[in-house]
Amino acid sequence: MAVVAIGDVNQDGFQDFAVGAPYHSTGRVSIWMGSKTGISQTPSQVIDGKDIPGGGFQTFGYSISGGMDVDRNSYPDIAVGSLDDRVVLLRARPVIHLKNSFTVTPEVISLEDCDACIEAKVCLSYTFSTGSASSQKSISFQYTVDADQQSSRSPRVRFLDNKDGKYTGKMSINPSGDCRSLKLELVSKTIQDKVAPIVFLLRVSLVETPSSGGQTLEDLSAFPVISQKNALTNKAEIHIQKACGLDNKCESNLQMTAAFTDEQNTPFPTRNGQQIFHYTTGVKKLKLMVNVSNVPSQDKKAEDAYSASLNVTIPTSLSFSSLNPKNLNVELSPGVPYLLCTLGDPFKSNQRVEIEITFETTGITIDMQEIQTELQLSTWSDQNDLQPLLRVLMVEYVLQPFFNIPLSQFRTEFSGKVIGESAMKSTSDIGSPVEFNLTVALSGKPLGNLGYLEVVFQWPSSVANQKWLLYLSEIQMTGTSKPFCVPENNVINPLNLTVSERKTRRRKRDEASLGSEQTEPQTLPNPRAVQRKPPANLDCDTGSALCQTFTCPLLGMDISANLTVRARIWNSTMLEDYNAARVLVYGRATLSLKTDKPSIKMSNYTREFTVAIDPAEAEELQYEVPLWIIIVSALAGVILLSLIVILLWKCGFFKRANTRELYEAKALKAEMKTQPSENDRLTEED
Ligand SMILES: [Ca+2]
Ligand SMILES: [Ca+2]
Ligand SMILES: [Ca+2]
Repeated sequence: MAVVAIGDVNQDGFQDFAVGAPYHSTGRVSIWMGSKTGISQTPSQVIDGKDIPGGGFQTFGYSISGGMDVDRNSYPDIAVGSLDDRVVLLRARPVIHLKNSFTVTPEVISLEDCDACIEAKVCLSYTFSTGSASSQKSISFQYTVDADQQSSRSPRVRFLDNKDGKYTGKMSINPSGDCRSLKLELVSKTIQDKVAPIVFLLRVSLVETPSSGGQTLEDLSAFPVISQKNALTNKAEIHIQKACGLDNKCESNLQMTAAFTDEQNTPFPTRNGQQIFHYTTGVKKLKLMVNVSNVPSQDKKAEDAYSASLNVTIPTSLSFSSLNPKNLNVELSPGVPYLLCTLGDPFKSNQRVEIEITFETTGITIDMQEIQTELQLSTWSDQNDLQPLLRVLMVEYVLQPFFNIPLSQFRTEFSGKVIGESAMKSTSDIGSPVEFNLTVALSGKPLGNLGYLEVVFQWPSSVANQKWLLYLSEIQMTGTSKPFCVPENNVINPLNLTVSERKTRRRKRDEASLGSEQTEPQTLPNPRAVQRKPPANLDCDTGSALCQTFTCPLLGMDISANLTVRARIWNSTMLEDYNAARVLVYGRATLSLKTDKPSIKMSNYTREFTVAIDPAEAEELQYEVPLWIIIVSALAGVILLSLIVILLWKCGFFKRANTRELYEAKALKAEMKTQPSENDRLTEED
């Protein structure tokens, strides 16, 4: 191994040295440069024996000799020896200190007044590290200028020469240097981005002319090495004139507020800082009201906001319908869940705008809990506090069911004898049947597994003294997964009697009863009962009746269900205690929602039903009276007739009448005038 001081090879004032490693492969020489901070960690250059053209070395670097300037160019050269009977002369290339100056003028351009007004000037010069500023040969450099190539947008300026944003040229210069001037023009006068500076980048590189490869020693002054890498680039920028004060820097102060409103622009109420939306299927649209301003506040200026825009994400459950004011430019791509609304370029100082974005609520489903949107303002002006604004609308799905008892006033009668409970076999033994139909329907979609509706009955089962009043026979259900309502507390047919409700006979009676209800549903007071005492009201709310409360869950209901409630009037109670007056019995049914989803709401719907019960004897009595009268009248008629007959007979009427036929026969043959008047004759007789 050979370590040899080789003088100051690069002429930087620091001594350099070379290390030979002849047995490293085919041999190697490493050159280390001295510097202000000492010797570098790694060699600045490594020359391998196998890389020497035509060398064929095996032990390159066995010996090194430095300090001689063979070609007298002021840079010391070194001779490297080997055990291969060959020596190589390694000549040092000149080192140059390059200087560039890069300017673009004017610093501020006016869009209205710039006809190829931009000039980029590139100046290059150099000195050799030996201090010499003269050279026999000039050095060729290549330079490239990039104009406004930094962002994704298309360049705003271009070179006049090639109509492009990039320009590459060559300069062959002496150490004293030279300059090139390049003219540029605006690509368009209607430039979008007036805020970002137009940046120009310069890159310089040496043009390496290939070696002639001749036998004579070439002048190395045409093949220099540039000392500092940073001298190979430069940067310049210019600005576009804006109405933003003397500094030509626009500091905007965009602010916004946003709230969800209904179609009438009334903001939805808030709870715990969040807006609540009571959704029903009748609500087709909702709005997002956004107020954007650019007004000064406290220590903030509000200079023009260039390319101000608002980006609003469209919630998945909503679809964009329209935007006000109409003159705002909106970008809305199908399938992209946001809309981009251009506010202005610039959105001027002290400007305000209210933006009304209307959405359709088509995608809101019953299990949806919230609607979210994110709003983001942006501008090319200077404003670094533009944060996204999140708006959440809590959705409460309000069910609006249809709940009705179409014939809620049922009229019936009682009659017969008091029968003991133990003697009853079937429900028909109890008394007259009572039947109600309850209909339930949902608008929109079924609840599915989100919950179910239930009907809570307040059933007047007994009177205040615990005697039976309305005995529930059964509750049949349609539109639900179960055909009958069977509440847990055994309120339906508690005596376990044979249910005879569905017999044909009953049906007919029921239909007749229902029919009469349909024709005169409002005229509850039975005309025949009017003369009687005022009706007795039996109502659980007043304590005059006792109610059983039970629930019929409408499990498995799609969007509608029907309940048929069948009951019997407890005849015995009526006969014993309410024989003389009409009885009005009141009951109630309430439709309510069972769900564990807090976002689904429904008010309770209560419907009242009544049963009007009249004693049947009253009617029978009324029928008996006319019959009696008829019989009496008939008898009286017969007696009267008999009296008349007797009277006539006594008067001899029938006798005369028998002889009269003779006269008549004679008279027919005689003249008409000879026929005597019967009356005259009778008068004469008397
Ligand atoms: Ca040196
Ligand atoms: Ca030399
Ligand atoms: Ca300013």
